[in-house]
Amino acid sequence: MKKYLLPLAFMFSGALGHAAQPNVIVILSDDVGYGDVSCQGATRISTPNIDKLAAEGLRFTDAHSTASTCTPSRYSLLTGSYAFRNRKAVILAGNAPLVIPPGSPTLPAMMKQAGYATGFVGKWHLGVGDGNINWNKPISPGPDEIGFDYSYYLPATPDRTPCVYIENHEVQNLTASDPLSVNYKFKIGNEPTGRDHPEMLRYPADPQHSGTIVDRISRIGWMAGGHSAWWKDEDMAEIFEAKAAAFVEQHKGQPFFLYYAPHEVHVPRAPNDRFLGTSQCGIRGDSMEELDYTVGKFMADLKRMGVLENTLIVFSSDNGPIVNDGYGDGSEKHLNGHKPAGPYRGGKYQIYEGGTRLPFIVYWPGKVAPGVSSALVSQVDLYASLADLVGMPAAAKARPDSVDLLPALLGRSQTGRTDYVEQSQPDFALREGTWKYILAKGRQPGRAAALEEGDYRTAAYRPEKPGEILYDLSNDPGEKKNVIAQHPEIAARMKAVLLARMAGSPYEGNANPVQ
Ligand code: NG6
Ligand code: CA
Repeated sequence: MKKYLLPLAFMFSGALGHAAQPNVIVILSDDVGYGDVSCQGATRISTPNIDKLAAEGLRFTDAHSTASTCTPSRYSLLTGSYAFRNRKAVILAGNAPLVIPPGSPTLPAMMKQAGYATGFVGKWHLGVGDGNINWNKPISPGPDEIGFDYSYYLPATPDRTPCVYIENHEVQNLTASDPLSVNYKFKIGNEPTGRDHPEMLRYPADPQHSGTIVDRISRIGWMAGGHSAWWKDEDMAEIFEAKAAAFVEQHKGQPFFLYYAPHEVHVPRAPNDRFLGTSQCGIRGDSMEELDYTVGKFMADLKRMGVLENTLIVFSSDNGPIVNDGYGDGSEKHLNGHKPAGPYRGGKYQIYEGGTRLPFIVYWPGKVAPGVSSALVSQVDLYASLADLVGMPAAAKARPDSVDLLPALLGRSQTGRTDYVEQSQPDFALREGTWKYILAKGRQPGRAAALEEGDYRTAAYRPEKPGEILYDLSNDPGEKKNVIAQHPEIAARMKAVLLARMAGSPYEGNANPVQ
């Protein structure tokens, strides 16, 4: 039925036996846009290491996250399910409970079942605990309860408390005499906040980001105590890379699956000093170059450990780019003509292509031929595709949103999905070929004014008016011209498909806006 099945089956389980099961690493960067890498047009930022992955691997030009923000996007990647099916899978506070029910089908659990050692290092943002966390005691459930054997992570986002690392179930470097507490309703403890002490900040922050100050940056939310555990943003890239490499070192004797989620280029941007000023577009570009350096360092480590030949690596990002996301770090002023989403419209928080069309590279020397693919793929498909790769096709049945695109991912086919749903709730869209149909809720009254005052929040980025939009990306990749009047029948058909896909979800009929 599928041409590639025979050779693959032979390659992985035939003559070579279990030892030939390839390792899988997913590197998921944060808020990195389609145009942020120099292999996709960036000229003010140089990303030689990511470019090398692209040059020696397969670069996808129409690959997407399922959502234009982090939590729903990562939820889809790890569960193989559209995030709009779970009402709770929206941008989470730092003390929000885990949104993936332990015991439900997940990518790491499936890999584990296939005999893989599973590890996670980096930004989590899918909730931890049961809603009532004591940060000084073992924290559960978390990554280890949904399929990871090992985890080392920052719980929410770099701009949210608690600003500490967790390894498996424990906050690292805590001192018993100085317990850590976290609050998202009101200030706790005596720590200075950005609101009261703007003079202590390395750069200004909007009101939302004016909670507890850590490392001269004020955060969303408050925390008190736990001082010995507080992270230093400048060291984060190096720490995550070292932990990711250590996981590989420890498990290189068996098949392993690693989900490695660097924090760059999410705010607050605080690259290590040695990257300051390296790009030609300010600190956001510098963070991008730090990310690229880190990817290069990680690749060198993989090579040194002798695992490169038998490891499939995916590099991507969780959602589209944003320049000002709450801090006055100069990124806008120094943009210098850089286009973070490349030729696409919009970015993070937006239903336009820039929100979800992202760098996506599959690298597997000797197995995936170098090239470029225009197949339509979504990160939600990694679940079924990797299930196929590791010989667990039955597992994919549990997650019908996830399509087995292994032939496309390995460059043996140019056929991607026939359609996919894009989530930027309360806006939703359907892509089908080069058509894009958007069901827009419109901006909330008052948001335009808020935008002018420097409030860059979600709603201001929505299509202005409620209604339906149809774009023909084949001649309008920048989504400028609504052609719904010319093609009412295409729009009607796509609307029916979109509503059918969303049936039974909390957003059914798009009647239940959140945010
Ligand atoms: C938003 C934050 C933004 C960022 C985002 C999450 C405000 C005004 N903005 O709510 O700064 O933290 O959440 O980003 O609070 S994400 O990439 O993890 O989705
Ligand atoms: Ca993100």
